[in-house]
Amino acid sequence: MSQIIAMSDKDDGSDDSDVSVVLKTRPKTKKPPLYKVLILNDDYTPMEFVVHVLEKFFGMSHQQSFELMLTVHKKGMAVVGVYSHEIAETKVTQVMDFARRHQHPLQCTMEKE
Ligand code: TYC
Repeated sequence: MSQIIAMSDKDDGSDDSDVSVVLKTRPKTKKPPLYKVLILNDDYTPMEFVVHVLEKFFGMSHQQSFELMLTVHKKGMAVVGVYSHEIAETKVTQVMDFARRHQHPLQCTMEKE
């Protein structure tokens, strides 16, 4: 798809009220889609482990991590960040691998924003 852009035909800063306007087309650049990374609640993963995961992989402070962990614990899930597809996928893989290595059932998924 192309976009029509109205452009003034002069660049002297004066207004366009009395002059012609040229129309130009340019290819519409598509922004890459963003993905939400979600953490899900479960009954077994220790709270401290989730706090550690949020600090380690999402660069949150201890307080931020603790608050978000509690939100997930109470509401069932929360968005922990929004990233490009590749970064979101990496985060999900890192969290899932780390949780499995520690034998916790913690779930982390991504969805298109
Ligand atoms: N519900 C867990 C517990 O009571 C804690 C928990 C919080 C687990 C957040 C997962 O994403 C989670 N130990």
